[in-house]
Amino acid sequence: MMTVERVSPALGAEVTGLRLVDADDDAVEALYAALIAHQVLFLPDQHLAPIEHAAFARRCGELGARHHSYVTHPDSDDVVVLDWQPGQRPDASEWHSDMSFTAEPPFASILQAVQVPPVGGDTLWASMYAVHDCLDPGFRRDLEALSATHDPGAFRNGPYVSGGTGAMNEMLSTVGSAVWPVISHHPVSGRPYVNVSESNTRWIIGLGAAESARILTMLFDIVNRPDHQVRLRWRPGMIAIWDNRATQHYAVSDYPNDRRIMHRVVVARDTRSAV
Ligand SMILES: O=C(O)CCC(=O)C(=O)O
Repeated sequence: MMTVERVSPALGAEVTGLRLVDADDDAVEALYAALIAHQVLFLPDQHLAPIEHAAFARRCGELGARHHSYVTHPDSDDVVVLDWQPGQRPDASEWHSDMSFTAEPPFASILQAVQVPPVGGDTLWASMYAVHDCLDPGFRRDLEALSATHDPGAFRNGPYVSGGTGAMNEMLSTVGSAVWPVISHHPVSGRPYVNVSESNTRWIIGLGAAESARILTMLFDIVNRPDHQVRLRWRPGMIAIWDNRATQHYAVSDYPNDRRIMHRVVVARDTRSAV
């Protein structure tokens, strides 16, 4: 029988007693409800083949365009392979929500550990509801009037190093940027959350550089508080599913001598939600 157990007060639950390959429709609906309630779910011992991984993701919603800068698995074009060799620094070692610089950021991601370091390589998630709820009510009201720009952030480094300013500008103009309210609302729960990230939020529209930077830095510091976070120690075959809309995540880069391989499928659209 499927059980869902919270693992931190802010967000996160472990789901046991369910093999995703065998999940019936009721189990998928129950998982969706748990995801909306807990924001990120951890499912040990799944060991999904790439085809099974993509098939399960399709039951969660609509898959969409792949990320502009990752390779996919030979068995399934929907499965991105994140393969960090010893000595490489993963690009996800910054707080971010996936692709917030696009017009339609994805609903969810389903990440499976394939090879992990003996120790290290954990991932943290932060609840952006919790970040919102801890703000002073007056400050919160001020933020409600503001919007901010999101762009690809450090993804510009790769094209710049390989092709200079021209390649960087081409990537930036192809991928684009987006503007979101600093306080956004989750389309299913309706709850307000803080929608700025250290990786991708560049500017609060209408403010000068100093004021924008001060406000953003203050919010980034709050995301950094452990009170708003949950941390996962991976095992091979473990899956994490997160709701990308009111969470951020951070892949810890503390395994310089080890290789870490993850498979990820992104669910672009939440077909159960009206929005
Ligand atoms: O490798 C991880 O733990 C997280 C990767 C990540 O940030 C992502 O899939 O967006």
